[in-house]
Amino acid sequence: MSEQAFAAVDLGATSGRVVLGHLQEDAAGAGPALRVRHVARFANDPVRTRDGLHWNVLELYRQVLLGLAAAQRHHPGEIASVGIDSWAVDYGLLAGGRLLGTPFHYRDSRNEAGVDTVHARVGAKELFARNGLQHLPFNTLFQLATEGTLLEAADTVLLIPDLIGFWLTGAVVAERTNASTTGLLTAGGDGWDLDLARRVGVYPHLLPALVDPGTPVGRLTPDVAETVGAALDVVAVGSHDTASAVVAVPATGDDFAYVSCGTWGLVGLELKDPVLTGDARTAGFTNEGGVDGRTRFLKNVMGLWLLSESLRQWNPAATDAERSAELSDLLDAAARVTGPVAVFDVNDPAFLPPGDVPGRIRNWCRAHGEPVPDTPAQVVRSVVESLAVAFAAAVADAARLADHDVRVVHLVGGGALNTLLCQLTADRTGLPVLAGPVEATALGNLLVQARAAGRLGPDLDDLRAVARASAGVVRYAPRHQPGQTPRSASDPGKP
Ligand code: LRH
Repeated sequence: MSEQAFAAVDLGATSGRVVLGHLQEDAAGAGPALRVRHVARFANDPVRTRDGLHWNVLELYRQVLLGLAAAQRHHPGEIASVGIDSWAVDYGLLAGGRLLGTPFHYRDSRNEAGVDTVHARVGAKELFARNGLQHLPFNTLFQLATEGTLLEAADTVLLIPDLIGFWLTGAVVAERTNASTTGLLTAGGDGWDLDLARRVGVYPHLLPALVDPGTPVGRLTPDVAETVGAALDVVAVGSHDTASAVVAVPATGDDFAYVSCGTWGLVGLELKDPVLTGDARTAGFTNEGGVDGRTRFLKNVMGLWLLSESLRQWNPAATDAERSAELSDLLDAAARVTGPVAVFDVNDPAFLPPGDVPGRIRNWCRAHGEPVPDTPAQVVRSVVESLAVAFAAAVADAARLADHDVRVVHLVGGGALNTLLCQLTADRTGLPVLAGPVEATALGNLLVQARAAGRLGPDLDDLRAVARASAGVVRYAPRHQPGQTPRSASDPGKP
């Protein structure tokens, strides 16, 4: 008998994948588990044109179709539904169903002008009180403020996963977790803040109806179904990738912090309500919408982008496979670096745009009296050490600002494979780090679909039990307490 499967389309800032999850009822007596396998993996390479840095959304859509068709070919009749997630904040503008222009990349430099325009109308304090978001220059409302005549011409704004969903099904919706990253949703996620939208020049009719994760979105249109090979159903998931990743944090209880570590390191807590204090705002925390109405109280930390962009700088022509081999060699070499290691502020806005990240790190260190990393291994060591310091600071700040006990840190996403980063994060937080699942985002996407199909229990705890049964975790114990920081890379700082 064929088993029921769910398909996750997971688009990251550097690569995308189509993943199938088969639900196994009782994996070795541990309760239900998802057996996850990749059907397709593809690069997501932004394209710079005369007007700026763009996402190649048509190529992404083409790859999604190919991936779904491959999934259907290999597992005919098994796929119960499809869920789509991607990075946050970016969008397409549409008029009469046509895409107007090519969506911009959030790392494009146009956003500063948008920040000025919005802040002239609504100050930073009021914005935070209304939308609860960390000030990031790429939040959707700042980007929309730069659109000018294109925004006048548009009748709809769709965030990237909703745009892909629209092309697949024709349905026009705004999934709530990702909508929370636009800056146009009320903090806590009850609905669009239409008064705020009007004040910053976004006409309310541009904003689609909100849907919650787990809601059926629609069925593949007949022409798409022909391409894919079946009329599959699309279900809304936590379409913000970080929201899906947090669903798959294999935690028991609520005394945990998480680091969802890929291109970004999203560090924080899952809470019932937003924290809208002045201290949370000045500490740079955000209140994004989570699955089941939870708040993701977290901070955006620069993340593995610092490594991927450094590798690109050192070897621009490398293929993906060559780059991952280089990274693994460099991480080994970085673990062996001795002598003083520079710790720099990974969140300095200088590191946001694409370009010479190693050069910018050296400039930062020179300007701040830190030892200047020279070799690639020294740069990598310095990045990893500095990320761990930033992760630890964000965990401590989140716990303090939300008055929340944290006894363990779950590090999920690609960063869970980086043993040096996991160990240093344990050392710097003074807490055990449980690393994994690596594919937390795809897993969280699949879990919400399986629940919507009536196959799993109703609570997030039920989904997390399945996450625990589906993927192994590796435990890293702290080698010293925070504060007893190592003097140099060769000194692990043991008490
Ligand atoms: C991570 C992420 C993050 C956002 C950023 C734009 O992929 O979605 O949560 O802030 O991309």
